[in-house]
Amino acid sequence: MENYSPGIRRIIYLLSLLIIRRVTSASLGGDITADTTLTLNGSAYVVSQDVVVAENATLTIEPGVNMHFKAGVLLQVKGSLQAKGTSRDRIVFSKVPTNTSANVDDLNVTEPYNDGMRLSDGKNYRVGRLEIFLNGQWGTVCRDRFDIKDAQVACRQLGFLGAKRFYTHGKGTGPTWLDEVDCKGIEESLLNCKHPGIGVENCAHWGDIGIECHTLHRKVFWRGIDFSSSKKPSSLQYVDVSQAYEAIKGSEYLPDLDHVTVKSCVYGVKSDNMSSPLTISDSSIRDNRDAGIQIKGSSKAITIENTVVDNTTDGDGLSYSEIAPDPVDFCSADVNVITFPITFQAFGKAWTNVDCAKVTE
Ligand SMILES: [Ca+2]
Ligand SMILES: [Ca+2]
Repeated sequence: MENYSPGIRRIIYLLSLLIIRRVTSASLGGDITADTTLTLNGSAYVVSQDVVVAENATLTIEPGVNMHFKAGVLLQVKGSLQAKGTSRDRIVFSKVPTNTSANVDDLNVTEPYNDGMRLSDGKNYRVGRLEIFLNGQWGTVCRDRFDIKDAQVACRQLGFLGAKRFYTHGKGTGPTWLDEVDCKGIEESLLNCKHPGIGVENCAHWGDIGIECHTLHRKVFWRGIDFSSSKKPSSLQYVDVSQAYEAIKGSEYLPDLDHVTVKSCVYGVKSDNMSSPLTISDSSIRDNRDAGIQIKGSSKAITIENTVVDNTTDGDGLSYSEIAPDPVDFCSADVNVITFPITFQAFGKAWTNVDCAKVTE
């Protein structure tokens, strides 16, 4: 906007207010189909439903703007997101502040997360007999060979971040749908785990399994910024992202991250099958849970420079997998401040020190 005269700038500003005001007075959400600017005047914006930037639209965010997302809400970028803060006026994407610290405050426990699975007869919403809905009927899962890895898969399927324990709950009714479940722990669904077949069992209902899941549910986070179906270049500079489920996520395309912090999220930066180069520079990826930076299946150059990945509590700080034909340059990563473990799996090498070696084919 710097290139326009003050008069034009004022008009653009007023137009932008009109566009913003069209949604509701204090909150933002819905499809953005025309180029829109979020001005500092309107900040902080409360985003109460998913914002989708349409394919041919650009959402520009002025320096210093704060966007506060309600739990479960997504910023999906199909067009372009121009978020360029400055070192003094960073742009902030975070969860709407709550005055209580309980994890479950935003959780609507009456609304099932997964229509095909539930926990029954527990003393709260995250513990109980594991039941699955198949062939029009609710049924149970046998405790035979059921272990914590199976519980992890079930809890994640229910939207929780993980499992705490499993136990014999019993007293179910209907079919025993699964017996001898054998998960690796990374499956998306119990049905994808090894088992002898649906309804193949030699169990009685006294052996129905129960599970207790982690207190954190993905519904308490806002969902993050998703570039997976992005069609236009975007910019993220001097931006802070926190308390998102998947903070910055892309498939094929992710914008370069410059002076970006990603903090207290479940997944920090997640890229899958990149078809354009990616540079992450002068950034800080800290205190995230299941992944700091996770790069899968890139065929283009990835550069991570002067970037700290620190204190990823339950997963890998930097994980890079799949073979890349182009150079992968982690040279300027400051290895003195990166917290290991780093999974570095290009070319079959794991646990390689990122020691300023340029990895090429
Ligand atoms: Ca098992
Ligand atoms: Ca059995």
